[in-house]
Amino acid sequence: MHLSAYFGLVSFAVAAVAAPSGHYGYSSRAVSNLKSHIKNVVILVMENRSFDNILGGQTTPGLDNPLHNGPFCNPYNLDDPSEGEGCTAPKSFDSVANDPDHAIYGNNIQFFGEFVPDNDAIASGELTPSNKGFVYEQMRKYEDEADTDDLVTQVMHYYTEDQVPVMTSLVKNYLTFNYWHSDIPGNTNPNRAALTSGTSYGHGLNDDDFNNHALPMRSIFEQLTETNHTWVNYVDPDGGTGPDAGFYSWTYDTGNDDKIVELADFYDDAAAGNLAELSYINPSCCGVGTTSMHPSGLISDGETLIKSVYDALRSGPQWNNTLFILTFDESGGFHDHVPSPLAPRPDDKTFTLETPNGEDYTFPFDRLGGRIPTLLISPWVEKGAVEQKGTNHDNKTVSYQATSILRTLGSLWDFEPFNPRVEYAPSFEHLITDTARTDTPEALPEPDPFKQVGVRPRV
Ligand SMILES: *[C@@H]1O[C@H](CO)[C@@H](O)[C@H](O)[C@@H]1NC(C)=O
Ligand SMILES: *[C@@H]1O[C@H](CO)[C@@H](O)[C@H](O)[C@H]1NC(C)=O
Ligand SMILES: *[C@@H]1O[C@H](CO)[C@@H](O)[C@H](O)[C@H]1NC(C)=O
Ligand SMILES: *[C@@H]1O[C@H](CO)[C@@H](O)[C@H](O)[C@H]1NC(C)=O
Repeated sequence: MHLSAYFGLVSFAVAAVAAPSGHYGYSSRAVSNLKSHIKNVVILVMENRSFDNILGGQTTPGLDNPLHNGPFCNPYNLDDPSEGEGCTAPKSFDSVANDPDHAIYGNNIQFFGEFVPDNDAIASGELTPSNKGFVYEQMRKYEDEADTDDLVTQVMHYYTEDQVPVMTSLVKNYLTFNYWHSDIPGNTNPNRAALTSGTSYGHGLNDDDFNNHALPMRSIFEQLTETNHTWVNYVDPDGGTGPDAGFYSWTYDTGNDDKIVELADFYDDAAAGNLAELSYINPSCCGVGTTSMHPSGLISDGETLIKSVYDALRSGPQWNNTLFILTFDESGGFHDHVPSPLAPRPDDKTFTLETPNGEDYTFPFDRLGGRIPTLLISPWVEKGAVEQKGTNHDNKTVSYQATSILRTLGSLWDFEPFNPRVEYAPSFEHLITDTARTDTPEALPEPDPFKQVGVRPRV
């Protein structure tokens, strides 16, 4: 039996508060509403930015960001706060020249103030993240390469509405999740695997297994093919991320790698009404000239990609049944003031790596990564909505997370959660409204290339 039938009536009172449509997660009404209106899902996963970094300057009421609730400050030196501090403030660089640390140990020091925090104390709730180590870690890594003000700006400052007009228009016109976390406090490919399969299968770094199609677990791509649903993984040929469908041995062993195609095809397919049920887009990464927003790639070049994808969907014949999910892989070492919650382990795997102080750290995959921007873009979501936390199958109020996508796609395309992490995630089918909007913008504004700010040279 599908979970929706089981939890239908009982969760109404709990979730109705958060749900603008009056629907609620897992209810049969919300699921059938989702199924009747959404035929095409488009997922674009950008790179390495936190919620506070990208959406910190958005004025839409209700967003939990530095503009509304800050400033938030981090000491230069975790051991001696008297040395000074750097705080959240408006305006960051178009190109962030010094890529912040976001290895698992980098996240450890940013969140917990130490490279090797006590896992048992974290699991028991005794040790909670303070999110005070972002400036310290940026200075530790780059103090010889840039001055302190620039390093603080890089990790603590946020983009103003004017700097990111594309994101601003999306926030004002569609739905933004206030509390959405990446699955793993670590690098890209583990997070991209978790987004598409619910686990990184013990991988904590971008190791060769991803490029060698060596991941053995079930992915959304395998799931859809086996149940006669269609998908295509579009890839920017400039490379640098994914293709995420290519991580899995199943994709190549079964000859489904022909569904990995160049991004240019997306625009043709969108115009012709030929988009598959799931379109999954990999942007290019990571330097100047790439489109994922990964440092030192320009924010404005990332906005150009987002606008191109949106404009193609909006003007295409499938728009009326499309749900475009815009999200990020991870928070990339950029400051965010919201601590990352605990979450169930997806499997029994652990990952061990050596930290900069010489000690090993073993990560049990029992907590989420940093808070990241995620938006639902569709004629079937409320204008300018801000979604708070979700209600999961266990009636718990929890933050949304990367695996909330798999949880919701399970409602749409009838599959059970792949593992306990996916099962735990709150789904969001209740955010799909009953009636389609007719006031959605036909095109997004032109991005603002403020490149001269980004390349401020080292003096
Ligand atoms: C974010 O940034 C670094 C590269 O600077 C990676 O190690 C992370 O995994 C992630 N992105 C990519 C593309 O790997
Ligand atoms: C998928 O399609 C094939 C061929 O038409 C059919 O045999 C199979 O039962 C279908 N599977 C599902 C899960 O619908
Ligand atoms: C989409 O819906 C709008 C509003 O109902 C309608 O005007 C438009 O013709 C529809 N577009 C397509 C391609 O069906
Ligand atoms: C969810 O909450 C309702 C009442 O609020 C309860 O009847 C139901 O058993 C709960 N479900 C779970 C899985 O705890």
